[in-house]
Amino acid sequence: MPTYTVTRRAATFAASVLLVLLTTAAHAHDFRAGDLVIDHPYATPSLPGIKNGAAYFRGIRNAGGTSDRLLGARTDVATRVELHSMRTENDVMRMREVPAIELPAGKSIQLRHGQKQHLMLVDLKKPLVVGERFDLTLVFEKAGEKTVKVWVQQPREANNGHHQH
Ligand SMILES: [Cu+2]
Repeated sequence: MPTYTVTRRAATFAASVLLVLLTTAAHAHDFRAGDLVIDHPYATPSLPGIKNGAAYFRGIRNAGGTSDRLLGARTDVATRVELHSMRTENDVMRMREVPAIELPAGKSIQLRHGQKQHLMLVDLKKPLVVGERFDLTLVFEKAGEKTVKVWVQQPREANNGHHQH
């Protein structure tokens, strides 16, 4: 059995590295599925009396040489998940379901709240509360299925009024 002499300085260094790792982990998380990097899945807390929620990502990066598509998702917290795209019609923001979200080769797409696309959590089975996490299984055309952890958090500039339909 080798013996280790741990100096006080080394122990302090190790503790500070661990602290940095923990601090970083507390602010962001990401997942890989093949060539895809799924950066920081999150959801905004649900509003009282509103049965739908939405899930977002800081982004999804396709590091590969071929395009892929997000075809759908499922989760235990909602009856179903729809892919939504927003557009303005006669000054009114509307969202419609789309069959897929394109993930072009070598590109990152942003899927933050307030941006064009999001995942709609239809008919929530329980309220989404800040600090909670839930599993969301993403279905990609080429990368296959990947289950990610979605963090429920209050965005800096809350903008989920559009989910009142
Ligand atoms: Cu929506």
